[in-house]
Amino acid sequence: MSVKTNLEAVTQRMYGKNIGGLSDKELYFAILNMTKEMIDPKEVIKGKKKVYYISAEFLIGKLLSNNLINLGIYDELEQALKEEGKELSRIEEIEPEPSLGNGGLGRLAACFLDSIATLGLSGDGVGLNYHLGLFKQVFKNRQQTEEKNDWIEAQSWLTKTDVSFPVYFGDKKVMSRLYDIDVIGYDNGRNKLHLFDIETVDESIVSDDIDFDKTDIDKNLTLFLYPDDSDEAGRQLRIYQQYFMVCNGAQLILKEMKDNGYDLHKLNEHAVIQINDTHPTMVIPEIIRILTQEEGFGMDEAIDVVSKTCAYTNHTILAEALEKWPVDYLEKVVPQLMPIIRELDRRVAEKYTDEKVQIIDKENRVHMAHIDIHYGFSVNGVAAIHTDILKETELNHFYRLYPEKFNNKTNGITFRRWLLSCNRELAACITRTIGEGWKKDAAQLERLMEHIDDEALLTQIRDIKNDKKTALAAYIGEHEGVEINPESIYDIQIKRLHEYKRQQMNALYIIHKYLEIKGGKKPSTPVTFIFGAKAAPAYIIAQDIIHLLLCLQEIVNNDPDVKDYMKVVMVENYNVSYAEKLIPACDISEQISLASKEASGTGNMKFMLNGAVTLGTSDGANVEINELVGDDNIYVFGEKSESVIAHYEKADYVAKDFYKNSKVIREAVDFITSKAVLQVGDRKRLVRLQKELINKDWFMTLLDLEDYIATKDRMLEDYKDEAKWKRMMLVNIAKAGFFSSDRTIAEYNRDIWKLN
Ligand code: 26Q
Repeated sequence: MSVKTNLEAVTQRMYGKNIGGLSDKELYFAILNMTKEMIDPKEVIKGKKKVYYISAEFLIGKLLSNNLINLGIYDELEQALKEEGKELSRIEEIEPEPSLGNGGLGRLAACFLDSIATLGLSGDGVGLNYHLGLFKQVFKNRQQTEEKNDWIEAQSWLTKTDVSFPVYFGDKKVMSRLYDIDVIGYDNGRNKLHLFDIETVDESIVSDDIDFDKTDIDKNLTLFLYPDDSDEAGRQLRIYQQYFMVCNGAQLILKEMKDNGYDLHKLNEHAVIQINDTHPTMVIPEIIRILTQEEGFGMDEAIDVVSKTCAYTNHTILAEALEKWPVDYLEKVVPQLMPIIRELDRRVAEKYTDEKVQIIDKENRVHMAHIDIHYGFSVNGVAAIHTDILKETELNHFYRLYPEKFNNKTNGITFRRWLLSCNRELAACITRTIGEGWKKDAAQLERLMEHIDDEALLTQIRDIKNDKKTALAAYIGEHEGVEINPESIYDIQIKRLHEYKRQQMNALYIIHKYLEIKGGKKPSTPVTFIFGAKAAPAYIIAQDIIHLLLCLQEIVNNDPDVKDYMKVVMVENYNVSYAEKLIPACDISEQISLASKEASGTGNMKFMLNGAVTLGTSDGANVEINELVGDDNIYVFGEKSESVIAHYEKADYVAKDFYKNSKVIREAVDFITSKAVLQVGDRKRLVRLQKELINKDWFMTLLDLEDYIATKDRMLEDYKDEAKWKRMMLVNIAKAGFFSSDRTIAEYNRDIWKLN
């Protein structure tokens, strides 16, 4: 049956109308239902062993386009709709974006699910169904405000199942409800994303300014995804959420094992649990608890089999992001787990005297990562430099105990979403040049290098970029009310707002450029600086940085001396869908974290794949990008990680010295509280931010600022050399194959999961 016939049958059934007579919204629901019906349960991937990827976040993005592509029906459907005067891309806009993640870690989990299914591996995601997810960002008075993000509609990709488990918080019992989302592999089988929910959740307890009773667990448990650096009450609720997730996950896993007739003593032969950062760590004591208390295991056997089943991925070396929960909290929320955690701690203390590797520290806090490392069989970092730093510094004490557990798995991204879906024109151009093979074997992109002197191809790629820039300008005009010049250079920094990612350094560059233009030094090619970032509500300095960017947007874009040469746009409510529009249109990819602080980054990979050139520090996966493209096709600046780490060790970085000794730095920093900015901004925020930069600057912005300015200026100059720039674009695309999450997942499977 053709896709069109199939869709007509669905629209008739749902609305009693043909395609042509329906609104985009009605068509969206019809296509959603048709697609769900096309997903054949018989195609669920089966194997002797299965991976459970357990994660507090799955930032899956909209699913329609991706599912149509992976089912192989996108083109046919697009054509069928066109015949009826309908446009698939407009219908795609209707879908609300699931709000189930903060940033990189959640997006990585989503890419991994796509690759696991595409490689035909048996593996499901396990997480939570947050009804309001991460807040929606709304700018008011040039400040971020947070609103609730009500993303779940009556008809959606979620399918309610009849699975429900009891979960106890001490004596308090709640019942869960499992919702599933199908994960469709590209031209391959199906897996599931299992999202647990609580039956009694009640969205109506949330006020418009997202306040709610934090103690009413029955109603609030699965309402929100907590942004990092949240407040105290939120933190306790986070433990409730984490335990709810792992308790359900553990019951699901053990039930599947039993349903398959497997002996739980051989759990590790049939299941592997990948723990995505420490948020799901309690799955370890929870399974030990169930095995010992309900399955008749002795403590030794339970610990042994769980330790052979669980593997841990670390995504950060920021000390403040490593979870350490006070024993009191855990006693209160999950008293039944504390005896197990104490036993795990006792065994560690018996074997090792080193303070640094204990599970419960002297201040009575439980170090979640330490549970994972002692009682898991694998510890991996997410980029080569990150894993090296873990081994040599942050987790060195553990590395010396268990060198065999440590391994690197450099992150990757799914090319289905980040090229085939978001940049169909570039994907088609690549296919015309090197054939279809790269879609399943990304390493084949390298064959583009054979065409490095093909002027026609280089021009085609440049033209596609220009079209994407024009489309983005239209979108930004409509959604942000800012007019940008499609012929300007697009310089883009999109990621969570965090001081270590150094959006403030980019802001200082913008100030510097602005002052230069005001002083009469006009750039020959105009530049548009684009930002997208949400800040955790309780993270004050991050909020201040957003405020500065929005003030600069106001000042720069309205200054008649300047606005033809540069523009600044901070897009509102940056999310996956926005990224899909921004990334194909980018010229300069900003990856400017303080070296050693960004574990990997994955936006850097998405930009490269879409032909942007990286401006970055030697941090995270930038290091590997540099190795692949060579020094001529990337712009690297700033202090290297070893010397940054040395600065921290010696505590010898003094921001004020940089401020005092450099006129350029001083002028840029002073401008933050200049009349011009104070006129449009909030004095308290601006003064606080300026003081922070001069007196503290924990992430060493001023240390790298001059090199950053010089390198970015050189890059803007080089952009004018069109032949050179076009070659850089092609090299970046050609070398991006390594960053396919298919490669990453194949490595996880080869070294850790061993599924087949
Ligand atoms: C911790 C405690 C309490 C509340 C929240 C949190 C919390 C929440 C989210 C801590 C960390 C996160 C998210 C971390 C994250 O996204 N890390 C990113 O992971 C990416 C995938 O590996 C990397 O590419 C990025 O470098 C890393 O920053």
